[in-house]
Amino acid sequence: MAPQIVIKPGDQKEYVFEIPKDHSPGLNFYHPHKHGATTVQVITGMAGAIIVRGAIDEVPEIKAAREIPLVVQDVGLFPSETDPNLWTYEPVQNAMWQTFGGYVTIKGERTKLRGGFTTGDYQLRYFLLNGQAFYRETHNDKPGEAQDPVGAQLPVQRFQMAPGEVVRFRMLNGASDNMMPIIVDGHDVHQIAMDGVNFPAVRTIPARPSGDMSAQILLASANRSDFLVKASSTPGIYRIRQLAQNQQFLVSAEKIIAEIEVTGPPKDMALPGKLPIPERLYPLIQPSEIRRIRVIQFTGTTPALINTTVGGDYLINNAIYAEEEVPIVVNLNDAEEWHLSVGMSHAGGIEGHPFHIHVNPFEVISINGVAQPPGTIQDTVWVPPEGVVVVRMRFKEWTGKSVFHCHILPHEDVGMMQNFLILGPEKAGHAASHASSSTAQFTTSIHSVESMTPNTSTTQPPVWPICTSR
Ligand SMILES: [Cu+2]
Repeated sequence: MAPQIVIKPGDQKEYVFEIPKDHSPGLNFYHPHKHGATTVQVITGMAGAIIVRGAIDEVPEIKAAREIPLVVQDVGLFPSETDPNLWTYEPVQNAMWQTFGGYVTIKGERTKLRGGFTTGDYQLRYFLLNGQAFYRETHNDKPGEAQDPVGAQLPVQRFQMAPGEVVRFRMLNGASDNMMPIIVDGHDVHQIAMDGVNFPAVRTIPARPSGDMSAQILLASANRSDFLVKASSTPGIYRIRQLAQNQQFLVSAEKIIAEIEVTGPPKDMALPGKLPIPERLYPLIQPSEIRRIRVIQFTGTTPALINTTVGGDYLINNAIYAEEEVPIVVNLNDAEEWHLSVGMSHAGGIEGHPFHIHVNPFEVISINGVAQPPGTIQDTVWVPPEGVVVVRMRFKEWTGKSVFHCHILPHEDVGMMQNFLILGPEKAGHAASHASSSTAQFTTSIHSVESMTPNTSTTQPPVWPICTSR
């Protein structure tokens, strides 16, 4: 199997994306995907949001609402190795930076290296909303003391709304590893979309009474959500907050992301009910259409057995990412059900991971046995430390090699990713009979599939149809 496309420093490459006519209109996320360097590129700013327009934007109540993007990103920094006054993030090695002590271990040895790749924690980190910092994190550098980051709330942006006004917030969790349970103080949240695909009808999530710490919306890294807020008739300041969560290795403290100031003369605006059906994903997959059930488990172990340079193994189904291997082969147009969970092999403690797949999104069927509303279509879903997330997807239109991975970028970079191959109709039977055989046995099919992928040339390895979170 061919390697992935790499654009070397100083090189140029032009990508042309043809948006299919039935592409769901919504909020999307783009960033580079160079294996091993995704984190350093995203955490230093090479990422952003894309809005695709369509039917949802023409719903009268939505069209009338102001649109406010809430793009959350993070910037991770380490002290420079050469300049004591400089904070930087240099891709100089691929190893685990200790969350306490502020040093790097390579193959178990403490080194003098200070910057470089990490498995998710930075000596200094800023969380940004639309490019402006709202929260700062540092790490305690005393070995043996608390590992959790030391947080500081910074001043936040304030959005004004008239009493009764409806605003459409479009939120992207573009942070490299932070799962965010979101609430809007004192307000119902009228959610209309996840991951760029709108629901068939508005879902109203009631305001939380004070002391109720349950999220109105859960956004793992790479998740997007559109939601409407109808401002209270009571003027005042209301906060959009990320609640504290402890589903990851380190506790993520509560953060105020922004404020809504309800002020001025009232404006009684209406909320929509039914929404246009995003036709590409409908009709929804019926259980009778499922051709295969697969079990996908995020696994790993600390200290590492496989990736001793990093110091911890971050795996899927007990395998580290191998660029030229294809552990999963699926057939074009088949519907499959995948059962996602977290394995129990972390010596360092179990944590949740966001599952993300390229090319086609999936419908979230259930989370820990709790059925999700029909039409919950996402391309990223938080897989909690315990339990199972069931998703269903159909491999539509495009063939070729692609990937699924944990969207905690430092986990993905050190191996928590796998290739999968979508085979066209002429090879489909082949895939069914060889799906569990060795790589060598389906080499022939893979070569012919490469010639079917778009943008293949003699000088470049093949380009996969889509390489963004979509
Ligand atoms: Cu992960």
